Amino acid sequence: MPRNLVIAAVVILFLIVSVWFLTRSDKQTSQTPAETSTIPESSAPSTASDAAVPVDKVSITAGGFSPKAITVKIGQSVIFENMDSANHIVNSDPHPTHTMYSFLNVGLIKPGESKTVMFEKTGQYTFHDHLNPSLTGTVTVE
Ligand SMILES: [Cu+2]
Repeated sequence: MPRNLVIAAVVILFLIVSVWFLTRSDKQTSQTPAETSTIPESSAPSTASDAAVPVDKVSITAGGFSPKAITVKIGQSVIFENMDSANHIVNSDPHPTHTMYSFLNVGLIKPGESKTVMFEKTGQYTFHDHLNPSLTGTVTVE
């Protein structure tokens, strides 16, 4: 019998303490957001500006692709823009069959024009200018 009383007393005490603790922590959490919210706001703009400039454009000139290698996130699109005064044909490796990544067979891009390719799977995608096969580039998708 005394054992049961001790257990009951411990349980009741535990309940009282936990209720007191919960109501106490509720008051604390309702006070802290006002203090902590000022800290994330000051650090947020720096991370936002880093992510705001993704390199998702590949320029094509007589000298080749620029940048030659870029890394993008899954689902991101890459714009291939012809900045040259001559035609360029962007195709998947290997030259001349272009069978590795059919979605990357962009084809003819006239001077001043651009074409967009969306990358939906992770991997390394190599391509070249079909008119100048020595001009190559790589898109890495993470
Ligand atoms: Cu080719």
